[in-house]
Amino acid sequence: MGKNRKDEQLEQYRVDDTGKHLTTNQGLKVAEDEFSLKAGQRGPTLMEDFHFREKMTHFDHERIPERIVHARGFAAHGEFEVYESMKEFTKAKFLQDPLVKTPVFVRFSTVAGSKGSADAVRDARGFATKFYTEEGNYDLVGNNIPVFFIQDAIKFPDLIHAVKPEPHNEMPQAASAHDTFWDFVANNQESAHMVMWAMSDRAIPRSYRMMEGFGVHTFRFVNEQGQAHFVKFHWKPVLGTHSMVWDEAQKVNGKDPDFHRRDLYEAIENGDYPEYELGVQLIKEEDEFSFDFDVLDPTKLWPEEDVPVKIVGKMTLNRNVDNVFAESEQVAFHPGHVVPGIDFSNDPLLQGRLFSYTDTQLIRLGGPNFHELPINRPVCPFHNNQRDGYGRHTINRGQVSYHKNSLAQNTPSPASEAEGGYTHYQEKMEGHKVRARSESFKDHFSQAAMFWNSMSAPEKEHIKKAFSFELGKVQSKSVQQQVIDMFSNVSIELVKDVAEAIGADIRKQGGSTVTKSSPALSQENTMKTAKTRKVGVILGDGFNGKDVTLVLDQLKDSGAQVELISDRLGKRVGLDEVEFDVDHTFLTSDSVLFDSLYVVGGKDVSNQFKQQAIYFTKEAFSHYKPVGATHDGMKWFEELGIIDQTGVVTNEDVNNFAGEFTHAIIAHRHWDRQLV
Ligand code: HDE
Repeated sequence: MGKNRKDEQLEQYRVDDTGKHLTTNQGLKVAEDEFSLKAGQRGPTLMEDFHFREKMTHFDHERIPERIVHARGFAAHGEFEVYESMKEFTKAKFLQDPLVKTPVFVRFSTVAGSKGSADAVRDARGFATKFYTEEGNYDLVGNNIPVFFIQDAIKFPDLIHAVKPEPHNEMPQAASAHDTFWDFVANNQESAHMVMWAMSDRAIPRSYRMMEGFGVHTFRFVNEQGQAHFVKFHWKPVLGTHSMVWDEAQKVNGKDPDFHRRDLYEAIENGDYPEYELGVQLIKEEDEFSFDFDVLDPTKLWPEEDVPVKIVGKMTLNRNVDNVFAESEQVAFHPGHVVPGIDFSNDPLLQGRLFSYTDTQLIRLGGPNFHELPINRPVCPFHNNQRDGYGRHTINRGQVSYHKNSLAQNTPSPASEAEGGYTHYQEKMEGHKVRARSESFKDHFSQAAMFWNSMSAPEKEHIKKAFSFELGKVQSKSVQQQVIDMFSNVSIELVKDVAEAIGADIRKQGGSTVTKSSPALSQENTMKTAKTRKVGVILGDGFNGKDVTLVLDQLKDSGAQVELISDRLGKRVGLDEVEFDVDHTFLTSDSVLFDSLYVVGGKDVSNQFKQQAIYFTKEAFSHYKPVGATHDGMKWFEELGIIDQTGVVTNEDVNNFAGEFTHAIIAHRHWDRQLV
């Protein structure tokens, strides 16, 4: 793979210390790095020890403040290409030429948890993309949920105070299942729609590679002629949108708190590059008022069946970072980083974000020169009269640092529009200075009901369970009841079971009158494939090598990833002397770390081995995962009493088995199951 422009730029900052002498930061070679300088072997350390002082001081200052939200994240490099010119709608250069590959850097994150919290929590996920374009950096700072909890940025500190651990005891970590969050919800009912998403499978994605991204706000595309369209941005994962189940997610957080970052990192290392198509929904300026929602309201989505998503390009993530702190931690995103052809709307949430993101970098990255950090530098030149400040790298030459001037021929000089100068879309503005919210923002429940109507039966079941879990953790009876009252406006079918589970009452009848649904919102209708699905193969000594090899080869041909689990590491030997290297033991892995299990067993396995295999199978089965067995595994499935259930594949003919099992893997989960 050739280096793209960003990669080339980063190269000049990379350092490899291997094989080098140890030096101080001043470049002085160090003769000894184990003992501080002392007055006598048993005496006190001397102030004079510059090496000790420098090493310790640097260490003492290693930590920077974590992000107030989205602290837990993981990032990767990649490229974006447009499929066809978007000239008709926008003049943004990186959206014109299909031959141009624009370097990108993407950071995925959870929202509420601290930097060290677990990955598989119930939460929205951040999906922030920095495009290093020829016209400057463009940041699309989105989430995996297309709407937001609040309609006005001034409420963001309140929302985050409510969802973060409670201040008197700093609990719970990375969870919304507590009183203050639900108290906020019940008393700020604009949150209804996003809460429905947050209680749905969307909030526990299977992988960062299998979740959608959304710009959330309405932005503007502006073309060469100055014509504007309202636009909403979408990322559609090529592998489809898939989730875990809640019990599984909670166990994953114990078995592998790094589950999502490991998944992303390993996929890229294996060459299974995550891909996402960029889609846009476009609404003409003159149609601004043609919808039953306000296009400026960030608690509303544009149903894809009404406003189709036009797929315009593809992003491929193909390189892991060299250093997580230097790149993923120091990257500074900002929805206000735009390029000509992309402009804002008056969405009051977006407007407030335009202030917050630079402000937060000042405290987080320690001053106004964070744009000079390697990961944040544009790949095009940048010139202005800004000077000095903490950590300044650039050595600006010359006498002049002001505009206008004559000593430097009035340069750096503003560029005309034709020369690529950014001009703001000239929207006509008029109005009174008021602290208010538009009447058109006041319908909080119609789209929440549409979301509910769009869910498949298992998805509805999961939402009910999620509400029951979260409210079940709430201590205040009053808050529990208020939430039931609130969501009675969405669906009585939903609140009936939840109220029963938490011992609350249904005090309002009626539900919603909205019957509309949007099939695009259900993950049931997503792309399904076996590609990159992890199959755990349970086998011990004495397996049938020929048969197992055939099955594993077919699974690999379908794109699935096969990893071997046994009772100990090392080689397992088949009856026909075929050998396999074991990747994990029952101790070091767990069924929750796999998409499916293929249980083979072996003639020479112990009873304990069998019990472990059954335990793994039972758990995978209870998470609706495809499970398959041949040889000894078939007997164990019989013992478990799961043979006739959906997504349980057994077949003595290994050829048929491989085909059927692959199909079961493609289905992702088998909801139609009686749990044993
Ligand atoms: Fe953010 N948000 N946000 N946000 N946001 C931050 O900026 C903020 C919102 C999003 O991986 C912070 O650099 C306000 C919506 C992502 O580095 C901060 C409001 C969406 C990331 C901030 C919102 C997002 C952030 C914290 C309400 C989806 C992580 C650290 C008006 C469209 C970016 C930082 C990364 C991060 C403020 C709402 C997405 C404090 C005031 C809506 C993906 O500036």
